[in-house]
Amino acid sequence: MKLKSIIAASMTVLALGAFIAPIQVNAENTFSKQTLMLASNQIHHGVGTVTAIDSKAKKIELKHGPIKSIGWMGMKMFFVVDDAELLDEVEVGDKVDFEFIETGGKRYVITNIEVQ
Ligand SMILES: [Cu+2]
Repeated sequence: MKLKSIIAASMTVLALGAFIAPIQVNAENTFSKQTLMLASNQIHHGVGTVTAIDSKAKKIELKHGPIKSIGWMGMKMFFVVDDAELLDEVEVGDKVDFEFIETGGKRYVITNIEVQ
């Protein structure tokens, strides 16, 4: 009986450990992402038209004009947002001003977007 209690207690500790571990990993991921965002100090400004929105994937497609600060010609491309609520402000067809940063892995994150 006593051994059973010890086993049960051990199982609880193991289960708790498995539960806590992913939270710690997430906390680290969030930290490194913020560090990356701080490291890429430059905010780029662009003007464009919204061509598609995928709120679930936190993505927005824009047909944007030239953006000198990052050496881009005008093009149609996807950006991501960290905060999906930014996408509630816009609709397909809207002309927008937007700001974004480049994070690691050629990931372009919109930090602000406003309908013109
Ligand atoms: Cu582009």
